[in-house]
Amino acid sequence: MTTYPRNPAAFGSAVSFLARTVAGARTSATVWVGAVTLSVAGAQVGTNYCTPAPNSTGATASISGSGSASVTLNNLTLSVANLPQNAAVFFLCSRTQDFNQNFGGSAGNICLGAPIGRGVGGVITNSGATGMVSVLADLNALPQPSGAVVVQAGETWYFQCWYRDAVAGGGSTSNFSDGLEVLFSGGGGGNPIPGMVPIPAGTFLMGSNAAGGPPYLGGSLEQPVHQVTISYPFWMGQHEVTQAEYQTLIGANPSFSPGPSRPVELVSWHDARAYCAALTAQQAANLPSGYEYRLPTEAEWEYACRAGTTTEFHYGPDLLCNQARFAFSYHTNPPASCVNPSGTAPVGSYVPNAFGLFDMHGNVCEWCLDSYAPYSSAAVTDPFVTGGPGRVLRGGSWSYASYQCRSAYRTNAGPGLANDNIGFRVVLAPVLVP
Ligand SMILES: [Ca+2]
Repeated sequence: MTTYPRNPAAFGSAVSFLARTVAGARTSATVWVGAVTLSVAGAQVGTNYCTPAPNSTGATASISGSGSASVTLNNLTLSVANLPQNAAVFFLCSRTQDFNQNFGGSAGNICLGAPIGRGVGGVITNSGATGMVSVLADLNALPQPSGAVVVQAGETWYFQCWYRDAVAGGGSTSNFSDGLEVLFSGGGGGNPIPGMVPIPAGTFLMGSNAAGGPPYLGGSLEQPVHQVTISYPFWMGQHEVTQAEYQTLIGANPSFSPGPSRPVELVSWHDARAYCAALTAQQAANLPSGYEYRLPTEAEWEYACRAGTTTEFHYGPDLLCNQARFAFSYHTNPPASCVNPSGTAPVGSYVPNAFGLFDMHGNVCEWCLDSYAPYSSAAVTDPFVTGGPGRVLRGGSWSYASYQCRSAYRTNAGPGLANDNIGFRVVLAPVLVP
């Protein structure tokens, strides 16, 4: 982590994340942004936050920031200097500033404007010596759909530190740092096309130990369960690729179940890869460095499907007929066919998972980039299998039973197969060559 010298001027911290500052009276910090999520606590704390004043150290607390322009380290570290010991600290943020707010009787100071978010990085305490405390606000590592705010490229945000000076006056004496202006820029980083959901890096248990009998009909293909780390953030299409999208980019629609908002099917693995290549070419000027549009790896797919869950479905232990487009549920009593029109449903017809991904269970099976291979027990990072004859298919389809739609269920087919229950979705992720 790089920290920068404090700057005594409010909103004047001389920080540049891309060796770039914004012209004007105040310099600013610039952070690369693709589609980051800034975690903001639900409660707003009011508008009267301004007027940094000297605290018991004799100095004014000063906020600064550092960050990275890399897509794999898309973060913002906020630091504040000159804090008294034992100060409890909140970092506040806002899209606006208000020069006219009053606090403590002083007018004309730079403040955060409403609404103000509280809790970037959570509350931390300067339990050490008087001086610097900092918090890493990894904007990509905090996918909290409830209360989260998506930062858009080109937006300017303002950050300020609020703290209590226990030395000076006990817990009720509050004070503020100066402010930091941060421009979240798309410069050099690129941005995903609409409909791509940010997926943070992380570790999960891949596979399933579900027993062989109903309702799960688990099997050895899903075992052994093993630890997998995805070391980079990426984006995944919230929907399976639709027929409208395929028609627009490729100029054809091979689907058996016609409808512009239904997923494209009757596409081979080769067709799916050609779509991804065309999308990458179309978006060439807008790609994060080292990233491309491609099919997900099998590990990326299961990690994204689970979205932190460990149950057989991202919904929980059961899959009911009103939760996905599939054909037969083992989770009704007695097990029964689902009453659906033939074929696929329009994408997004059912509840998404915690990442905001729709139809990870059912609708169309989804091609993955990997060749199929048995699992091993070793923990692995960024697994990607090449060379085998079959390509992995995940998620089950409109014609499958519930057990075949489980998060860990695997099947595969030759890359030339086109079938009316097979489609795909894309990821924007590091380049891989199958
Ligand atoms: Ca699906």
